[in-house]
Amino acid sequence: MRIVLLGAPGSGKGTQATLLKQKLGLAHISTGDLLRAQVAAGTELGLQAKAVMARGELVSDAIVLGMLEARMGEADVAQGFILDGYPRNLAQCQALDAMLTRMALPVQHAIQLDVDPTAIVERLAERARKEGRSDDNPDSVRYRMQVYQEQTAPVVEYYANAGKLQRVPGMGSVDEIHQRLLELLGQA
Ligand code: B4P
Repeated sequence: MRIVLLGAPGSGKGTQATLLKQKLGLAHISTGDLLRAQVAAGTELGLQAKAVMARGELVSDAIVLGMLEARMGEADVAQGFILDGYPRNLAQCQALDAMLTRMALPVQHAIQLDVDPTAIVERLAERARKEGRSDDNPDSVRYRMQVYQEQTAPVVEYYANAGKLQRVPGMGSVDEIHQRLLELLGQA
């Protein structure tokens, strides 16, 4: 099964992708996690990405694509994958389509988690208290929501036009949303 999980920052993509990985044995590929690992390791790429991420901006398409291509070359990807946090703009959609066509592994499901903006602000404020992630401060959260509206919302339309979009209500408990996703994927 090959899934792209879409949704605003804090909509639960990372949370739900982790559960789907455990349940369905898919590779979970989060570009946010890949970038944070580079930052934590202090690599050249991480140093470039760190300030950009803290401001809530998108890291350059070339950097993220290079990182993603390396991850997609790993053996577990052939069993199926969940992409979490990629694509985030139309250029990334096109780059992903080209890569997956070359690999003969096209996206089968593009799933959008719909969450109220007020719930997003609350969730990210809660995570800021618990985890202290540098981009969960109020200014960056506001900016990330704006970037989402301007750059990532067209990605949803892209998958709708391709006949691959499915929407799932992302409000409720983590387990309720997980069950909705399993039903939609015929795995409940
Ligand atoms: P991401 O790591 O993708 O972060 P995110 O959009 O905030 O989503 P995340 O997965 O962390 O949160 P989730 O919704 O699971 O990106 C971070 C940054 O990396 C970007 O701003 C950008 O700078 C860079 N980046 C990443 N990908 C990129 C790309 N492709 N191109 C360019 N730049 C890129 O959960 C949020 C919180 O809600 C959690 O604390 C969770 O516990 C909680 N939660 C989840 N479900 C809940 C529920 N049902 N009820 C209550 N709380 C819930």
